[in-house]
Amino acid sequence: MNILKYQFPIHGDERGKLVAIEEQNDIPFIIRRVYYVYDTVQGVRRGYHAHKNLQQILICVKGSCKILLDNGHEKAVVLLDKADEGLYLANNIWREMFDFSEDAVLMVLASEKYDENDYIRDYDEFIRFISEQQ
Ligand code: T46
Repeated sequence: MNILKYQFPIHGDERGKLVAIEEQNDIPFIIRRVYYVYDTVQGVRRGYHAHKNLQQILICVKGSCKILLDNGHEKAVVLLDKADEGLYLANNIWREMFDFSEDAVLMVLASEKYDENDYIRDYDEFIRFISEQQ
């Protein structure tokens, strides 16, 4: 599976580090929403859905976690553990997030506002949806 990661420039000096992300410059879409997942209960697995339209960039700004991506044909697991690295999550990808470290903060930049109708939360429905698209 094609995994697209963005490496963001770090503006570091003797005071510490700073990462800036500009929509349509550093990432390919307009940012309409930002959310973050933190204080995750150990051992928990989140996600279990795909999106019909939404594009997202996932950045583990603190700690680490793993992301399972599944396009219906292939699966891949990506470790996120760098505050300057973003994982691009296109639409029509089933995702699960797991192995969160205790201190993990997973920040997500999203191309659209929250819309429950954009979610496919049933795996068989996801497979049907992507085969209809082909
Ligand atoms: C995704 C993965 C990576 C809102 O009210 N607004 C929001 O913008 C979001 C993202 C969620 N919510 C509500 C909906 C649920 O009642 O927050 C609750 C938890 O959401 P959910 O169970 O969908 O969270 P995750 O961690 O399973 O999935 C989230 C995103 O929802 C999803 O788009 O791709 O992170």
